[in-house]
Amino acid sequence: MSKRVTLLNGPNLNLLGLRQPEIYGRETLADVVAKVTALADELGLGVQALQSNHEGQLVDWIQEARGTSAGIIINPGAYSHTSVAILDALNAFDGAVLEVHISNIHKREAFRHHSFVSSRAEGVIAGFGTEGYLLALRRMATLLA
Ligand code: CA2
Repeated sequence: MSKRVTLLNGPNLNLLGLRQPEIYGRETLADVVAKVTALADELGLGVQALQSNHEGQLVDWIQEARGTSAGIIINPGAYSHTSVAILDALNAFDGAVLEVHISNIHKREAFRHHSFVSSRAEGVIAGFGTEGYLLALRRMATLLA
């Protein structure tokens, strides 16, 4: 049976491709999920893709991934910079965690420079556009091999 990876996207990422293309690009979240799912097939992985604007929902999904997913790829959106609850949930997850940011958070406002999630993540990708999700999936395949 293929190993499952949970792909989590946080608040406002449902607007991907619809607003602010100069920062986040022109691909929609559905485009990204389709590409990640196709690559996962090639890599012999299964993907469960979820997006929520609500912190508690993201915490619930991270808890549910315990025992069902081998890894989590997460773009926590703005919760990266505020959420100890998401960090705590990830700390209770036994598998691999990779953090993705579409934009280079270090080139933006100072309040985006720190992510609570980064202290738990095996790796962080920022500023590679939506391609970052595919790079993270390739790295996840290596980590889970
Ligand atoms: O660069 C990233 O991926 C971020 O996680 C995106 C978050 C931002 O708060 C983080 O600092 C960096 C914002 C996601 C908003 O996504 C939108 C997409 C299209 C249009 C409007 C918002």
